[in-house]
Amino acid sequence: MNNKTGLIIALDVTDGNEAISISKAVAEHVDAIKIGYPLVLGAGLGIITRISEFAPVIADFKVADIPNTDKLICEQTFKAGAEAVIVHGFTGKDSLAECVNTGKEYGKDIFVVTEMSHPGALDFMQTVAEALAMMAVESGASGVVAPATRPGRLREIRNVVGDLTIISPGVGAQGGSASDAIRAGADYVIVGRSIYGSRNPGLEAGKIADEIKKCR
Ligand code: OMP
Repeated sequence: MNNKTGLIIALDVTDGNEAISISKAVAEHVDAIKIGYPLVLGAGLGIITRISEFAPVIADFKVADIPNTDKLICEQTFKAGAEAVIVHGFTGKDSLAECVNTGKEYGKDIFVVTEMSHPGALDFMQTVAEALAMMAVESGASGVVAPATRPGRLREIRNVVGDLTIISPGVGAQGGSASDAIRAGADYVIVGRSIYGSRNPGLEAGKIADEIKKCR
């Protein structure tokens, strides 16, 4: 993933053809296209290969199982053409190590969720977010996911992970701002509904990419 625009679209539509047409429209403004269960359950795993024509695909499967199952999930995802997989860290060191090792086998990236962006993250995740971030560093993962909705927390997670890549969701529909997230230490912001739900996704992606450019 080359950091040209600092923008990742979260393509949470469920129709394959719609996903392709949005991918075409936003391709020049994004560094990656993140897809997850909504699109893969709607359109099948082969959608990863089709979308890879436009930009590297990050598979947001929030993998969270025993090591062997995690490995099988990551393998199938990389074989389908994904460049990265998002995984949870709360399952522990052994599960995360299996994901990271599988990533290394395929020459692909693993991103580890720390504190999530929604309000419910305060119920459990916030208290362990730094520990999850530290475990991500120690595991050899490529990066972490940290919340654009809480720039202060994003900055604290940046302090823990050093120069590891941070990808940051919560911009737009969840109330976060792209420039605040970048200034707080995000390398990339992840934006979904504000782009794919707009009348002109290409234009909207271009606007956010410009905002990021101005504050870097
Ligand atoms: P919008 O809220 O529509 O911009 O989408 C945000 C995207 O980021 C969705 O695909 C979420 O599943 C994802 N996400 C979060 O919103 N918060 C998190 O803490 C983590 C993720 C993620 O792992 O990507």
